[in-house]
Amino acid sequence: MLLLYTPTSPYARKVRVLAHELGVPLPVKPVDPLADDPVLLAASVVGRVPVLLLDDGTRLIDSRVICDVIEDRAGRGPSTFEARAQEATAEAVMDSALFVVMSRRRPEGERSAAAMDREVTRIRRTLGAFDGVRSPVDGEPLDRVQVGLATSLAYLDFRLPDIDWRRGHDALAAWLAAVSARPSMASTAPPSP
Ligand SMILES: N[C@@H](CCC(=O)N[C@@H](CS)C(=O)NCC(=O)O)C(=O)O
Repeated sequence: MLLLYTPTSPYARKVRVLAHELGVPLPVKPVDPLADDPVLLAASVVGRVPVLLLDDGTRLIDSRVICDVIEDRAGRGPSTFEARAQEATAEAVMDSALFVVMSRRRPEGERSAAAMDREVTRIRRTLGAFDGVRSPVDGEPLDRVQVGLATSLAYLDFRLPDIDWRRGHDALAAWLAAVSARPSMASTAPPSP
């Protein structure tokens, strides 16, 4: 297996953290999606990371699909529908954050403040759903919901520190501090912005 990724992509980090947690070896190769990297486009018409290349030539896009493969390689049964919905909820934070990050990179006249505000509101509202998230248990791997949430929150810290997501979410802030110390998170941290 080989994962095409960027060190700053939260979706790729989610996959890498899960592989680390479940003890699945996952070699990686950096590509540049924003420069239409030919290696990436040869593997995926969509041209987004992550992409997983399997040894039999199969190419798989989308972090949730790739997480399915990693769970399977780890000999785990599929996550429940409820867990998958919670994972999607955590990923919505990532989607909204990425929208704001990419909007901010546009020239001023090409951004919509209203659209960005709407996504920040979605982030704040969604985080409320995780105030009682399960704490990591010693000796047990993180599950997909925990991995999705941790990588989403870490992405907010990385790219949108000004939105101050910790305000009103003390328990979640303490949760992230504990999870961030795990080798899976420490070894996949993005380079300084
Ligand atoms: N739903 C996809 C989202 C992947 C995604 O949006 N990746 C971003 C990087 S964080 C990307 O490659 N963007 C390049 C582009 O949009 O051109 C997944 O879960 O894998």
